[in-house]
Amino acid sequence: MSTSRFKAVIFDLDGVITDTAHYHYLAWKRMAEQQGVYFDHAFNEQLKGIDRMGSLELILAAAGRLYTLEEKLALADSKNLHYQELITGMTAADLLPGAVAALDAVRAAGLKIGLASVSKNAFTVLDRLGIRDKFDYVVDAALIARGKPDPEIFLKAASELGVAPADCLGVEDAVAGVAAIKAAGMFALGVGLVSVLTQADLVIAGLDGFDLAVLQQVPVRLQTPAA
Ligand code: B16
Ligand code: MG
Repeated sequence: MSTSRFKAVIFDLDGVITDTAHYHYLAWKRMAEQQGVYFDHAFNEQLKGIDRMGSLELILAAAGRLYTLEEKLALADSKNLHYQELITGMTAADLLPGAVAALDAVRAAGLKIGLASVSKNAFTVLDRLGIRDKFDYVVDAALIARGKPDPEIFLKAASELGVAPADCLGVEDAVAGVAAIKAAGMFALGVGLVSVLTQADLVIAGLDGFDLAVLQQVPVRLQTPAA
């Protein structure tokens, strides 16, 4: 029986388990530059964890002209096709350091494991990485109405895992994702830079620094209730 403070861990995918965040960056950069929009890593940071159409809107807002819905859908499709080309060759070698060890440690501790990615390519990526069976529940992004920072996707994962949000640990690399975890009333473990993930309860550089024993001890930050 588990005596853990947490009953479930809900992971983000892109940027946490594998570096597809870089492929999203490359695909958005090409599309943005074709539209005359300057695109760099700082711009990309705002897009992390934001769904496809939301990301597109942020880029086109900097384009200096209005786009029809048809144009937007075509641009989103072309970005996605490019992204899918970029991930074609992914294998287990693309797992970030510590990812499998973290999943196995959570399993060994008797906790449930969920995946909360807003990417509609998440199942493909999990299959390429060969880790789909390590999750008790993977949210289908197509069923989610509101993307991060809305808590919907994390609440859906918790509910399907049968665990109360307060007993969940969420793991995210994106500012919007950390905000979603906190709005869901969960403990937020940020993966990345402390200076960027300022809302997280704790930040580690990568999953190779994931340590459940340490996480049991970290106090939860006081939260401003979601509006
Ligand atoms: P797709 P996550 C998110 O995945 C990415 O961070 C974000 O950059 C991307 O736009 C979004 O998925 C949608 O992805 O275009 O493949 O549906 O971080 O929630 O795992
Ligand atoms: Mg991410």
